Amino acid sequence: MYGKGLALLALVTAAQAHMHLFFPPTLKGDNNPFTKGDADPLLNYPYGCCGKPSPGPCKGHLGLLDTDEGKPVVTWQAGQKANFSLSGLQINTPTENPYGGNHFGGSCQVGLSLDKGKTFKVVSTWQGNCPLREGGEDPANQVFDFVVPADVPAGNAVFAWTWVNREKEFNMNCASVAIAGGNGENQQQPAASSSAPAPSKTQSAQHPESTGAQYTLKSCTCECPSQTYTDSCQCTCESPAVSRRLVEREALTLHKRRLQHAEKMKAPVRRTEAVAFKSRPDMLINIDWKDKEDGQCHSAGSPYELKFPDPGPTVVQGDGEYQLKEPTC
Ligand SMILES: *[C@@H]1O[C@H](CO)[C@@H](O)[C@H](O)[C@H]1NC(C)=O
Ligand SMILES: [Cu+2]
Repeated sequence: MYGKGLALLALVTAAQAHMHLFFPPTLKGDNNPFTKGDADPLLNYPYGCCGKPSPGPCKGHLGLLDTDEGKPVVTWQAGQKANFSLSGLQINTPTENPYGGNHFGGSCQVGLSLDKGKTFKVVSTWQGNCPLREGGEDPANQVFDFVVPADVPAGNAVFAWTWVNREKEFNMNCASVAIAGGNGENQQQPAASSSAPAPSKTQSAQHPESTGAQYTLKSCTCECPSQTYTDSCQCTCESPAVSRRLVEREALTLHKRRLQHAEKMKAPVRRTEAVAFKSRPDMLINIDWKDKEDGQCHSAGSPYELKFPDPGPTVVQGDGEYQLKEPTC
């Protein structure tokens, strides 16, 4: 659409310009343990930038889903608190992915596809300040929390992250994930007597490990109580030289740490979601693909940050640094 000189200029500006999904590791990402051969050198480029044709959703890597390269990189429990992170750091492999930049924000969405990328339902929307303006390019400082909807059925899914910045650049990266537990597909929840979330009760009822946890420590086998660390652990030791009492205390410390970590990672499992997963809006994907017109929305761009017209039930409001504006579609 633009001349050679301008395209070259775009390439030069792009060379310090973008962010990509770092965790969970993307399909064909350099930090994905299942990537074979070279990583995709264009993961942190916006769609249609730099004279490169837009590859379709998920940077064109949905075909990897049923291959070894598309194995799930993380397992999330339905209803758990989870996170994703963004990086502008150089991707190791080829030379094309330069050091990125966070563009001082933008708007993001994350969502899940249960049909291998045909449709994506919104999980959370950030209206502005995504990536975090002051978060730099290091993924350690670009971590975003969200809650996996409690009613996502168990199974494999595609996690997607999208970004539209004030330069009207769109990027989308995807990761193969596994969803465990959850309320199951379309399961009718019994009408709750109160609308308050029912936290740990539901949780423990759903978990099979309610018989307690086992640890092997200093050749002792220890049994610790389930879901609590207020009772002691009981160990049987092979060697009479080991102090059983000491090992039992050690096991309890270990157990306590494990339970506290598990607690931290899990938001209360909600009995019902305000909006059923299937009724959530689709992610806004056809927007600002520089090289495509068909069916494309266009963001307003600077000085506005994108306001997603249909953000779904979980919205994180930005910091108000820029006004939000809906795209024209
Ligand atoms: C993000 O989630 C992963 C597991 O999914 C966890 O290992 C990591 O500690 C979490 N990071 C933060 C900053 O909470
Ligand atoms: Cu850019």
